[in-house]
Amino acid sequence: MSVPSPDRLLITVAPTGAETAKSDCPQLPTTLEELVATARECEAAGAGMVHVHIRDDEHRPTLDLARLTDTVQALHQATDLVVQLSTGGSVHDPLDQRLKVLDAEPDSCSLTMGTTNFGDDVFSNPWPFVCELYQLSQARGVVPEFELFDLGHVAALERLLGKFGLPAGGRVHVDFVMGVPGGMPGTAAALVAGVAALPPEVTSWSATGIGRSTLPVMLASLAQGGHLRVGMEDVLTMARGVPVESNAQLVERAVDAGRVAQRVPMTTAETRALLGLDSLTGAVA
Ligand code: KMH
Ligand code: ZN
Repeated sequence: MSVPSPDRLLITVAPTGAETAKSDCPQLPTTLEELVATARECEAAGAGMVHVHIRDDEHRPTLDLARLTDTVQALHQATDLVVQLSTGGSVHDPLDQRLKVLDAEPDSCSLTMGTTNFGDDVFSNPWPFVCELYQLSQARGVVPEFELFDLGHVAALERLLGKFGLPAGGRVHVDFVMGVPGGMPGTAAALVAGVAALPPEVTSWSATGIGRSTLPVMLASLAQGGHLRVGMEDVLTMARGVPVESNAQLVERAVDAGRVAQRVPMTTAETRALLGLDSLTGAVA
């Protein structure tokens, strides 16, 4: 399939994350059954990709490989969504476990381009780890989504591509994660600066704003022809004091905003073409 036209809109849903407690937000999908049901609803609403963090039986974040593998398989069985596993995990996950996420054989993996302060914590992504994870993704045929929390991460991406070449699939998709306390602010001005700094190898980009920066970032992304990530990983309210009821509600809002900007949600087949997944013939090593 050819690369989707610019009027197409990729909506990635990030339904769970690692930061919110189930006890604080019972509607957060934390079990496999809840995650699969959520993914189906979001696909029907217009999502093309799901960014996945999983939980254990106590609803705590985990990188348990058997659970990750079961999750990828269950999502592939129940949906046509591109399945992206988080390699960021939670701020407490060790680097070696984060590398092993690729053993679960997702279509895509997140790959954060540098260490960032993350609220009161530190989200650790030292350069040697970034290089190792990237080379592993190339060897396994897993398409990375480069997560950019700061302008410095854009420069690090240019350095990475210069050193190791293009990702599996040959296309370069990045996601600006904005408004994290410690990262770049979730503003139109910051997004304009980030997009202007992207290296020429980048073929598509999306953006998400955490918390109250969700709407400004969504509108700024659409204004620049970018794609969107939404979901309860990033925001838990629709408006001040109005809780999100479901991830599908956030996808529906993104579809509505896209419609105003004369953008049509991408199908899952178009999403695969955008990311170069349709050109992958299998793992190299
Ligand atoms: N949970 C954050 C510490 C990713 O998924 O790759 C990291 C994160 C990024 O969510
Ligand atoms: Zn994540």
